[in-house]
Amino acid sequence: MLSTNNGINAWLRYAPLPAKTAALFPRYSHIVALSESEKSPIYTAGKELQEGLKKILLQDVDITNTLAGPGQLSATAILVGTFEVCPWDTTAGLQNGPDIPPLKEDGFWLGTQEDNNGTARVLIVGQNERGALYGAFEFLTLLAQNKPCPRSYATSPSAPIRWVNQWDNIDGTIERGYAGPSIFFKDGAVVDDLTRVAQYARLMASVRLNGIIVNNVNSHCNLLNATNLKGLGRIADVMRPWGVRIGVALYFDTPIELGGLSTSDPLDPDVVAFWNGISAQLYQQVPDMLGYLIKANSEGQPGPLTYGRTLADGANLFARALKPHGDGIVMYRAFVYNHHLDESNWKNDRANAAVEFFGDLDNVFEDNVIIQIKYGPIDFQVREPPSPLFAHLRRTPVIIEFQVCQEYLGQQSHLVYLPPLWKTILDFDLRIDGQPSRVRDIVSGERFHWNRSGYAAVVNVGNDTTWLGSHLAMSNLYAYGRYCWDPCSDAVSVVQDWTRLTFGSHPTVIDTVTQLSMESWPAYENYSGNLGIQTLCDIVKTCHYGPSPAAMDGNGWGQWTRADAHAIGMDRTTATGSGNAGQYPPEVAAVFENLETVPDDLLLWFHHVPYTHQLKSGKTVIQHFYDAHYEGAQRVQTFPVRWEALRGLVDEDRFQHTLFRLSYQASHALVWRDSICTFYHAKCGIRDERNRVGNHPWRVKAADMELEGYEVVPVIPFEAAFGGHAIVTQSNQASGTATWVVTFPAGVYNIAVNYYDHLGGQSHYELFLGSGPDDRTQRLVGSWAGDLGEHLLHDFSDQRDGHSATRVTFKGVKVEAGDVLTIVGTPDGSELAPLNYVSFLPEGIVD
Ligand code: GCW
Repeated sequence: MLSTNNGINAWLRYAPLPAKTAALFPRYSHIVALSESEKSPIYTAGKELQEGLKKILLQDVDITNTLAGPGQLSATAILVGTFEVCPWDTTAGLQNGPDIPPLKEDGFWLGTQEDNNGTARVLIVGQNERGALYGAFEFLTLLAQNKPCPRSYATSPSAPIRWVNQWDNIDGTIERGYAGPSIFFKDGAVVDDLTRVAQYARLMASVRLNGIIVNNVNSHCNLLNATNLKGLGRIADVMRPWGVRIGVALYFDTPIELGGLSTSDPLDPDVVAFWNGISAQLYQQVPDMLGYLIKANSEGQPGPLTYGRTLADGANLFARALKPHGDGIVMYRAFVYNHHLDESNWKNDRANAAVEFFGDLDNVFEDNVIIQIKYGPIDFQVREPPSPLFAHLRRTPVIIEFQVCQEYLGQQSHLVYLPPLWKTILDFDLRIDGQPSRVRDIVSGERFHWNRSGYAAVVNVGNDTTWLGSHLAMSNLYAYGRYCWDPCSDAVSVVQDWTRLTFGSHPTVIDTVTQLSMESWPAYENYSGNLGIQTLCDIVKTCHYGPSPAAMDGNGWGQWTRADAHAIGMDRTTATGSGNAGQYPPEVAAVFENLETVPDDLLLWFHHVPYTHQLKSGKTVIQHFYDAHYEGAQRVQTFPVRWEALRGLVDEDRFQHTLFRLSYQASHALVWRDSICTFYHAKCGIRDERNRVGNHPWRVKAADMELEGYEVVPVIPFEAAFGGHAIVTQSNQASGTATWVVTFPAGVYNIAVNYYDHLGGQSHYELFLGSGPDDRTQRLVGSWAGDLGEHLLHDFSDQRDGHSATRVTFKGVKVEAGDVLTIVGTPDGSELAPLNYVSFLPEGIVD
């Protein structure tokens, strides 16, 4: 039996209310869930209500799925169904039908009817079956938070499309997945046991997400082999009772690679027939399929352009194949760009690509094509303006693509609560035709009167019991559902609700989790990439994690910073740059074009300016970089300390799991801070006004210690090491020893050791203090292993670099005069017990 606190139930733990509180609720007589089909979300709602009442109120309540006779509905029943099937007549015991306002698809009404004794019957009425299930979840999640059930509450979604994308490969790996292997696929096929898939559908339904693309946009032709077609049918069957429909991502060259054709040309009759055939077979297995997600002519994927056809020819091929079978749509991704761009040409700009490729295609798509657009013009960066393509499509509806998995945002090893970032996009007013045009109103369909548009987010849950690898990261999945439903949601109250459901109602818990969450994205932006320069991570090694600012430039990927010794930033102005600012409607373009009006946080996105350029804040660009990195890193040092206050208020497993990650984040934020500050300091030579950069009085470099069995090696990139060098053992067969006579005054210190924990082995380390290396009196201060990957569920790199750099800290260590520090490192595999430096930190000093 799984522990209830291992994360598997996430925010649906239904922890029991205190007995005194529970006693204030009625004793519910029975649940009437008005569907007899086990496949129906209404049937599911009945079961869910039963389970919730049992766990939250410790009440055993029976379910009936029909209302046979008059008077069946007692005063304390819970009724769930659609408006059509609810018996709005007094014979069943119901009073007259309540006044339910018009509901949109998937909406619901939740209310109570009181009898003369004040006993309340609960009514949950969905616009459709899915809406009824959502209403049941609303009732239960209010109950679990001890919030009153409303007397009459109606709600409808902002948009019909509220979907999840999984980037699961059929071999069971997940591209950009940070929580273990796929719950859908293994070894080329759909897994046999779909228990986790059903649990995922339950979580999705509870936040009103209604669709999922189950496989990677970098798809594989074997997704569509005969066994997998059946497997997809099984997945759909398991998710359907939760109101979740499935779709698939297609590989464009499947006609050649699976079908044995000589071409995948979208206008070739055999290719057309092939996709028509596949569609028919898919619909046989998945009669309510959502449709197809297409990544084509992007990052090496084949597509219509490969065959001399237009993007619209490609999209329309699939659109027509879907049409005979239902309401299936093609989600055609706008993420098409040339990744071999020449940086020496200042007119080249990847941010222009979406409008260049799709801006003129508005009138040529079939009516079941929807363009799926990443929120920003580049790629899920820590700060981007909205994609300008949102301002160019009027007839063709759009889906906005977010990322719940934190590819460029710390990969769930850093706490980054995303709604404040999403709000910068959703609330942005593009002023199309001089009219209010907030992105959220475009996406909802309101601005251009679309009836199908909305949201997708790359989620990438894995089979770890925490789903995303980190308990705290799950607030982003919860919040994603809440924002799709209501993009005007308040980021604070959303995380407070999530916290109450996930960890309980203790005010200290709620306040702490809320504050850390709300501070997390600004902190991450501060220590990763400021003023719109993007997340300055390593994009060349493709892991997109740790700092490596130089990696942004000098390649064809187009995520350039154009930093040189004097200036930094992309000139995207129309006057002198790539013209990207001019892709926005005139009022917005004018703001971005002009140095006086561009907001500081997008300055370097749109302008190439000297490091000495003065911001609106009065600081120079470079001083802002230094200050922000120190401020951001300092801020997250407080996270593990503040989390400590929850010891005993949160169960031990989740407490420790989170403490470990927040401590890791605090240490990696210092790696970020030092890398970025060192790099730009070296580049421009402008010193930090506050003299912090390059000035680390409490540190001693491993390379400066006395070494035996260890040797000094350069670290690449240089800024990922204090002093540019590390030490590694001379072979992977024997331990090495580094010793140093402590020169700091005697006292109590936190001793921090910075080392590299990378793929290829698990080194072991021991740290001693004493009067000499051979002295038997040497005290073991602590030992540790290079096993971060096991805790964080992923390794970031096989090198000593900004991904693998990390630290371990021993607190409150007594150091005596004349003490000698000794570190013994034992290598393993290709990891040669690498060490960078040791800090002796007096209480209160962070460095
Ligand atoms: O950001 C990039 C990712 C790729 C991803 C691609 C995309 C699935 O690094 O891993 O491929 O975006 O969105 O297609």
